[in-house]
Order: sequence, then C-alpha cells, then structure tokens
Amino acid sequence: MSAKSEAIFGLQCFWGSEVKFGILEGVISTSVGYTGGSTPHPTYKNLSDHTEVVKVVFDSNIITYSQLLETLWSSHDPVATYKTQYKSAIFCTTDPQKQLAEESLQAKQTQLSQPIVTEILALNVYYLAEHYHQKYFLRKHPTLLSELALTDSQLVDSPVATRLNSYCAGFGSVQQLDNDLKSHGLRLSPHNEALVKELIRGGPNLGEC
Ligand code: MHO
Repeated sequence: MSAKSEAIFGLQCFWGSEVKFGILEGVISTSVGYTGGSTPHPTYKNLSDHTEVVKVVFDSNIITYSQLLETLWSSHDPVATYKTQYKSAIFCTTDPQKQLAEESLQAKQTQLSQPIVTEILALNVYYLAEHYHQKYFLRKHPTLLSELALTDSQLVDSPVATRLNSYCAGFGSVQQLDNDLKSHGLRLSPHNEALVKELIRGGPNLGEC
C-alpha cells in the first residue's frame, strides 16, 4: 500500500527544484509554491519575505525522507547565501522530519570547512504558486503539453506531468522514460516521444533558472 508523505524544500529557483526531485523513483508528484514569510497569500510579483519552494509528494515505501535529504544536499550549495526569495531551507512538517533534517545537516557539516547556511524550519502555510510556474520546463513544449490534455489544476498533481517536466529539463534517462510510459499506459505521439528523448540526451539544462 502506498504511504503518501510530503516534503518541502527551498533550494533557489523553484523551476529547477521541481525537476531535481520529480525524477526520483518513489516521488509521486511535485508542485512549486511559497512559504516561510509573514504576509498572507504571496504572489510571484508580491513575494514579500517568502521563499520559493518545491513540495514533494512521495511514497515513503519506495523513497524515504532521508533519501530526499540526500538529493537536497547534493542539489544545492549549502554554504552559499542567497536573498530570501532563493534561500536554502528545509521546511519540516513533522518532528521526525526535523530530527532527520538535523542529523543530515550535522553529517553534511563534517564534510565541509565552511558553516552550512541551509536553515531547518517548521512549515507554516504552503502557498501554491501561479499555474504558469508549475511544471515550467514541460510548459515550454506546447505540443507535448496539449497531448497530455490536463487542466492547469490537474497538471499540479499529475505524476506523468511531474516526470515529463524533469525529462524536459534533460534529467533522467531514455530507459526510465520508456519504463514510465509503460507503467502509466501512456503512448506519446512519435513527434513528442522523439522530442523528449532528444531533451534527455542533451543532459540537464536549467536554462534561465
Ligand atoms: N532567473 C529567473 C528566475 C525565475 S524564478 C522562478 C528569472 O529571473 O526569471 O525565480
């Protein structure tokens, strides 16, 4: 039985954060949003003191929170300081998450000579970002997007869109794509399948992120 859990991380531009976690086996879906600030209902244009974050919905029978933390540490520079919009932070939703986050930070610190600036905070409210920020790399390919025939809201929670978004940023492998399409019973048009494979072969490219 799947055990759905959630993790929230800030690691700079949330377009890129989404693809780094969306490619992992056991991750069900990702979305991007804002948290950490004091003003209600932030927007991209009026972010105030909030931070761009990714919400990772995962099956904890397949991937653990500790494994997600490993991806977090290897996917950002924990000694670099950024403005609040892009700050590095782990927003914990439970006490066990906080404990694991603290342990993993301490372990990471032993490998570094400078102090880690990545913060460990309790999650307050997660505000979903505007639709045009969700699955940003997938949205760059309108033919692929329209073949999925999902509404903007469906796109937020869609496991297929989550994985395709990562492939569109050049993450993952052709083998993984083939397995995904099979397990989701999805057949893409030859044009779109060739497009996604070409993007994967090009390797990770976060563009203007
Ligand atoms: N470099 C990008 C960052 C966007 S991000 C979602 C831009 O300035 O548009 O913060």
